[in-house]
Amino acid sequence: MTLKTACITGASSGFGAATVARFVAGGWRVVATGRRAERLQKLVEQLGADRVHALAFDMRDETAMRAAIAGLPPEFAAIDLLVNNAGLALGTAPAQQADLAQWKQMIDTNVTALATITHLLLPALIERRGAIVNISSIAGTYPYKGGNVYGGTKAFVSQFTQNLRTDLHGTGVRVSSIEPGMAETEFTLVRTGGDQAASDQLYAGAAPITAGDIADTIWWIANLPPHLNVNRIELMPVSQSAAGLQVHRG
Ligand code: NDP
Ligand code: 8X3
Repeated sequence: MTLKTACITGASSGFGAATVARFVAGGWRVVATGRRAERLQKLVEQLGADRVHALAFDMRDETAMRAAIAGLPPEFAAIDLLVNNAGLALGTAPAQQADLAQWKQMIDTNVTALATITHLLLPALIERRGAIVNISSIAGTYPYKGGNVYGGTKAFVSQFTQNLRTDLHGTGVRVSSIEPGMAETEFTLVRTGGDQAASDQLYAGAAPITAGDIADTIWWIANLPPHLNVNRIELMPVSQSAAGLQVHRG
C-alpha cells in the first residue's frame, strides 16, 4: 500500500504536534514544520525518521519556505494533505493600545504565510486530488475585546477556505476550515509573552479543548470518503459560549 503524506505546519507544539502523532499512528508520513528545530527533531526521534521529516524554517521567510519544500526527499515530496496550522495571537490589548509590530507579525504568519504555502503546494495537491485543512478560529466569527487583528486574520482563513473550495471546483481537492474555541496549548503563553500564570488561570476549571481533540477532528476530516467535503467545523468546549453585545451610554 502507498503511504499517504501530510504536511503539517506549526508542528513543534499544540495542535500541530498532536496532529503529527495522530497521523503517524494512523499510518501516514508527515512533513513537520516550525521554527523550533529541536522540538521537530524530538518528533522525528519519537515517531521515526521514516515517518516524520522535519523542516525547520520561519513561515514568514518565503525564500526559506520555497527551499525547504523544494529540498524534500522523494519519499516525503508527494503531499496529499496540507494542514495549515501554524499561527499565533499576540497581545490582548484593545486596538487603540495595541503594538503595530505584533499586528504585522500576526498578518505575516496567519495570512501571508498561509496563503504562500498554499499557493506553493496547490499544483501538487491538485495532481494528487488531495486536501487542505485550514486552522481558523471562533475569533474570526465572534468579536471579543482584544481580538482585533487576530480575529481579522482568522476571518481571512475561514473565507479563504470557502473561496478555495469554489476555485477548486471539479479538481477533487477537498478544503475545510476548523474553527476552534478555547483550547489549552502554548497559545496563551505566546499571546501573553510567556505569562504562565495568565495561561493557567484562563484554562483553570474550564475543561478546554485539547490538542488531541483537534488532531482527531483533522484525522476524521482527512479520512472521510473522497466524495465528502467538510466545509467548516466550529468547536467549543461546553464551558464556553457567546456572551452578546454591549451598549455604552454617554
Ligand atoms: P501553539 O502556540 O502551541 O502552536 C503554534 C505553532 O505555530 C507552533 O508550532 C509554532 O512553531 C508555529 N508558528 C508560529 N509562528 C510561526 C512562524 N513564524 N513560522 C513557523 N511556525 C510558526 O498554539 P496552537 O497549537 O493552539 O495553535 C495552532 C493554531 O491553532 C494557530 O493557528 C492558532 O491561531 C489556532 N487556534 C488556537 C486556538 C487555541 O485556543 N489554542 C483556538 C483556535 C485556533 P514555532 O514557535 O516552533 O515556530
Ligand atoms: C483562539 C481562540 O477564543 O482565544 O483562536 O480567540 S480565542
